[in-house]
Amino acid sequence: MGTTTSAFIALVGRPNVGKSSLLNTLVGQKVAIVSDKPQTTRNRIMGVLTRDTVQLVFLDTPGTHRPRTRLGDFMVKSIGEAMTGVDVGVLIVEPTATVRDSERELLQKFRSQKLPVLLVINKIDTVEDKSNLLTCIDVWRQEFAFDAILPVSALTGEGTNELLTELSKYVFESPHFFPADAISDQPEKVLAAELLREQMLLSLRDEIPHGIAVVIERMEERETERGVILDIDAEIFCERDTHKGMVIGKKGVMLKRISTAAREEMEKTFDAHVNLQCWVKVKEDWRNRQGLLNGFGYRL
Ligand SMILES: Nc1nc2c(ncn2[C@@H]2O[C@H](COP(=O)(O)OP(=O)(O)O)[C@@H](O)[C@H]2O)c(=O)[nH]1
Ligand SMILES: [Mg+2]
Repeated sequence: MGTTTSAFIALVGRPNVGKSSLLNTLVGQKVAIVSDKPQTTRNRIMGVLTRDTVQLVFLDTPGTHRPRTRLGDFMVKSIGEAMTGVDVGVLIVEPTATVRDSERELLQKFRSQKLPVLLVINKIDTVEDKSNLLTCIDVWRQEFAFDAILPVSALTGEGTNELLTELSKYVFESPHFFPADAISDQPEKVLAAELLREQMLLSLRDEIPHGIAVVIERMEERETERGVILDIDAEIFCERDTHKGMVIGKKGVMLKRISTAAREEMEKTFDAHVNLQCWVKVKEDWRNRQGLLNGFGYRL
């Protein structure tokens, strides 16, 4: 085999700008869950794209925010962790001409490590008047000496090939850290838990999904006449009895809807029939209880 190269790339930005969507589009599969609610992503997730001798490893991160719980502290710390030790920094923003302090802080952090920094302006499919995009590019160019500015749409894929080409300029000669067919560093159990949590973000209102954690208790393959079935047992933890009631819904309708949608997503992701069983439990104030946070996988 010829010489191999790789680069570690941190994707950072404010909540909801489309970091996780972009990660999924770049690696060509869903490895990170997406919703229109802030703080959907809770930990650093690696997505991997290998093309011949080049391996790009993307680090998706939670959005920058002021933490109000220990879970929030963990999330913000995991942004910092992802930003150190990478080869390239990518700040993702929406196509608006406003620069926020949280974004300036991220840029300073990249600069202090002397990393190349790219600006990705996402969601350009929402921009009708392209002169607005030019204004936006101008504002950002004056703000920081980016190594490149790339307008993209994670939704339509527009501009993402150009982004990959640009990123390929920053690779180093090194062995590959993941097998060529790997798409993520997440164990399957974690991905399954995330796919279930995603459906709760999409179906439940307001604060409830932010207080939910999912743990996969069991995930086992079983040979049947119909082919392989994946048995998945999931525990859903919420913060209050009233929340548990809302997750389950009248006559269990909500939980049925959530688990059916999650099962369909799991079947796509794992390419197998899935038998998903869910149990809903209450752990009061788990977002501030370190032992529970560790148990739910939120630890550095
Ligand atoms: N129109 C449009 N919406 C997008 C695009 N990328 C992401 N979104 C939406 O923006 C919301 C936040 O996306 P997500 O990837 O979870 O953002 P994150 O919090 O930065 O990881 C979701 O509703 C996405 O569907 C895009 O390129 N175009
Ligand atoms: Mg995200």
